[in-house]
Amino acid sequence: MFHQKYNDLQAKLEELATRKNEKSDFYNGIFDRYINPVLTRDHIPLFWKYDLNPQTNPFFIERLGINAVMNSGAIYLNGKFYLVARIEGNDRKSFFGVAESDTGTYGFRFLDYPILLPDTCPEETNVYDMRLTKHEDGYIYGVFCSESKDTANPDLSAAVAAAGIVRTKDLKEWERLPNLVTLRSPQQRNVMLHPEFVSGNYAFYTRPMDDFIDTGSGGGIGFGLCKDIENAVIDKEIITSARKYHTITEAKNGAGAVPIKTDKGWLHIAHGVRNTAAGLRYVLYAFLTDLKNPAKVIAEPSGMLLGPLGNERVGDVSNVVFSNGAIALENGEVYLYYASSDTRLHVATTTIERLLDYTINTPPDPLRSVACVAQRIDLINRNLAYLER
Ligand code: M1P
Repeated sequence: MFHQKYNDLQAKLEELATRKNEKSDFYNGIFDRYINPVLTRDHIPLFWKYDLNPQTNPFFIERLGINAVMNSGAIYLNGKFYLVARIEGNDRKSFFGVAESDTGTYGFRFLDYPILLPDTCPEETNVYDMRLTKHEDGYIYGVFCSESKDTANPDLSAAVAAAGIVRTKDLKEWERLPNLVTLRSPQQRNVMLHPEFVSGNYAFYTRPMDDFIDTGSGGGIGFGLCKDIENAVIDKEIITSARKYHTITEAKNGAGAVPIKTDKGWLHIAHGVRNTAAGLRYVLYAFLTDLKNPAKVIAEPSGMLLGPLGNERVGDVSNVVFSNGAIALENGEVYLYYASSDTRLHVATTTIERLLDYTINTPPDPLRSVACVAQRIDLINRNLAYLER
């Protein structure tokens, strides 16, 4: 029984890892969705979960189960697509695992071991959502959320979020640097390192927050500079993409994939959150920042780029799509990795050209229904005139 079950599960895993992925029939002209997720908890190697020795595990029981595989940093290295996924154990703690693929849309397999981060932060309880930045200084940086108990608050769930920083050259050996310090923001999540120096400094996109969940007075996606990455301190944060009343970013927003450099500006795919009677709803949106001043938004199309659809809407935290990684190849193809409902990871593919067209030529949100209708009537008028030619 033991060996039969193992062989069956291993065959299933192999089938999953080699199963080709097709584009779905979803159409909006901006990106393609795919039928299958690229990573799920079923992609986790059996030897991460089971004790494979019949002597010590006679019932072939799962000893250390995995609950979800989701929000992943992404990077293209030596001709392969790499994801550093957030993996959540049945014990609720998240950690990181590296998965590689030759195609970017299927065939992702985890390396034999998850990442064991250097244990330099004794108060840290949980880690998640690593953004991978290939920096011009030659390192690959991983910036992630480092979460600790708020010992000053008697509430058992009170927590503090900070930005942890690691760096590597090969995704195997990881050096941990001190957490980012933002002097004017008590908490930080969704922090990301910009790939280039800005005026000779390291530049971070931040997300100033007053509290662990609520951003409070935090006005949106922040931006700050620091001289020394080995002791990163940001004194001043300015707001890039701001939260706005009655938009997809009203409750909060946060940086997503590391921005893609294009000839028109830095292309960002971030997340926006609004509140509903059913809880928070997370969607992805795009904006462009100035090449010379990557904090300055130069285009921000109205509304969402990608929202949870169909089965994506349901999971551990329903009604969520979240991205912390995209890969842009030299030929202009873009692979956008996004998780749905904090449960599994998908890919959407597009091109830099299409994303730029979308970002630059989609009108901004006029912020009021009456203005939105006027915007739509303008489109209808132009279309009817065109059709009647
Ligand atoms: O549960 C949805 C997301 O919530 C957090 O994002 P934010 O800080 O913007 O609220 C993150 O914890 C993220 O991991 C999670 O997917």
